[in-house]
Amino acid sequence: MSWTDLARNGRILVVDDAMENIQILHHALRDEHEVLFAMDGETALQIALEQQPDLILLDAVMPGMDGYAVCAALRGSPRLQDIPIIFVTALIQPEDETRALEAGAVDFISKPFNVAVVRARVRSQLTIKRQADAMRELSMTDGLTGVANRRSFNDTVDAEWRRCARAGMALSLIMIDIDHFKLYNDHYGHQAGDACLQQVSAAMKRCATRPQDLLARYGGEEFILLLPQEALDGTEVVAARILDEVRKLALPHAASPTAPHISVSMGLASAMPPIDSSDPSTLIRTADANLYRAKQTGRNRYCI
Ligand code: GH3
Ligand code: MG
Ligand code: MG
Ligand code: MG
Repeated sequence: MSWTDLARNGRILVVDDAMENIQILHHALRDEHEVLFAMDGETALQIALEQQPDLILLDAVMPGMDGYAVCAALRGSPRLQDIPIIFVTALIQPEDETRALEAGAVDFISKPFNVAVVRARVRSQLTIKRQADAMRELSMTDGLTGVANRRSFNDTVDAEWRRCARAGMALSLIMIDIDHFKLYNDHYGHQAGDACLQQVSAAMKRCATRPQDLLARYGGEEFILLLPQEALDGTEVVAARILDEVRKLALPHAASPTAPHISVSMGLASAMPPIDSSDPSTLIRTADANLYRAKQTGRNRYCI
């Protein structure tokens, strides 16, 4: 994506208690962006949650919740804290600007403003936001398979553990390891091994389709599937589906002493509510021990 593409087509929320100001900003931005608006702080927060804008232009002085309070609320919300905020205000004192930046704004524009300057500053903040988003996405993704990486898994498992504990719901996971993969590499070459990892991870991804399910590459040819709000019986269903999907890939493995095609072994673990008596690492250790048994008892299977 080019620099200009990154700066265009943002969804921008304009927050101002004066309709006239909203109209001026709408007029300035509507050719390049989708413009939403709110005339008070509470409405702004609600629209931000529902519409997830890329950028917020925020008036400082408003009746009720003022711009600084809106800014603090946005910064305190996990789902909204990364949205850049530009203050657009009649306040002109250096203290006002300092206070806005300290509250978490990325820029401060005093009224009366020049429309071209506003447009340019909006573009520049959108570009920074999108580069930061792309960077975050990259830092959470495994480069070969496109599934989540181990760092992303670690963040998610902790958050899901707390969420499931609060909600009194089960949390399960499946540790998955490709069988005799060293022999596969030795026989077919490392590039074929890479392609195999891609196909197997794509097949496994098809087996867990709920939005909260997370498949991650845990190590070389080891994956982990996190299943929040899933008890052991449902987890077994998913594991059986994985065995089936991988078998259907029918990737020949002539060097394997256990099967003529690529297969996986799995270890399952599930925590039932209340789950605060143990922790995610206990769950992972249990899954690992069960994976070991699956390997010991013949591979191409799962153990509980
Ligand atoms: P087991 O059935 O007991 O799991 O045997 P295995 O050969 O699969 O296990 P082992 O841990 O001995 O070997 C894992 C192999 O995975 C060795 C390593 O070269 C290979 N591997 C790890 N990461 C990659 C990768 O990114 N690409 C390729 N092609 N191979 C990888
Ligand atoms: Mg105002
Ligand atoms: Mg293996
Ligand atoms: Mg392994």
